[in-house]
Amino acid sequence: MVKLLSAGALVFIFSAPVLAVEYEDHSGMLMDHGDGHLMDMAGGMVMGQNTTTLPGGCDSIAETKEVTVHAGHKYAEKFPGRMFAFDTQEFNVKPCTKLTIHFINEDNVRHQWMMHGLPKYLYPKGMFHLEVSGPAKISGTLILPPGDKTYLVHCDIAQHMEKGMKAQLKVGKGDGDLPSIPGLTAYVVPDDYKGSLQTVMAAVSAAAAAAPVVVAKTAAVADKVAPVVQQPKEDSVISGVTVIGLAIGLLLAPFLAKKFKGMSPSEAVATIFDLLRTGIELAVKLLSDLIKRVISNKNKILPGN
Ligand SMILES: [Cu+2]
Repeated sequence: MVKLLSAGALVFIFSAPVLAVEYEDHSGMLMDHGDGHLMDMAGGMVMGQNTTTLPGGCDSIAETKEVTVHAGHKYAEKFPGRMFAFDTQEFNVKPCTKLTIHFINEDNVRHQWMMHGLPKYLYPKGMFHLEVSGPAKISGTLILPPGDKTYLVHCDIAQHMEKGMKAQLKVGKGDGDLPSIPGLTAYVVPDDYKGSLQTVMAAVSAAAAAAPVVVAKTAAVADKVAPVVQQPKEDSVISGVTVIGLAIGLLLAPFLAKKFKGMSPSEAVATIFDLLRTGIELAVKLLSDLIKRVISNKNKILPGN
């Protein structure tokens, strides 16, 4: 019993620090490499840090502000089709604000809070950038320029922005909105589900109903079918076959129309089956001829022993 109790106490003592800190805090671990570039051995990074130099046009620091940003998969759950997100999609600050971002990455992958479009004389490549493999926290500070401008904030890890980790930071009133920000602005490239098989089939039956005007309709149908051809491969195979079938059908339509003229529906069906049977018989005959020829060739080549 005493053993059990002491084991329990040990577990409690060792789990206490784990319970207290859910993520690794990189503040104080960073080494200053100059030019606002700070790094640590655990993969935390700050670039474009500026705590002292005023951007041109700022007489003084207008305001000192601290913002905590969370990043992770769970913040994308409310945005259909998105995979990653920040917990905030728009930041608003006054011109000449000294802004400290506390970036908390809650995923077990690497994320960034990367800002673009800053003056290049002050921020290398016009960027301010926090980056860390999570779960972890990292903090950095910059001083924003004057003027109304909207800045892009995103995670630049491949596909993370496209999957939703995108936001905007407006200094002053900003100068417009950026596209494809989850929950805020429309997608630049919206998903298109219009070119379905049903659309194609509707176009086909419409064309079949107006068979005599074949040539004009073929062009119209081709237009309708074209977007479907650009669909992913599996779909394009179907639509490719559909297009070929449609073309053959439209070419044959006048012939068949002539052949079936004056026939009752049952006679027409009988004729179709007759044609099919003739076709199949011909195919079987060709195939058997081919097989026979291959076998006889083999017999000639192989020595008869
Ligand atoms: Cu990311």
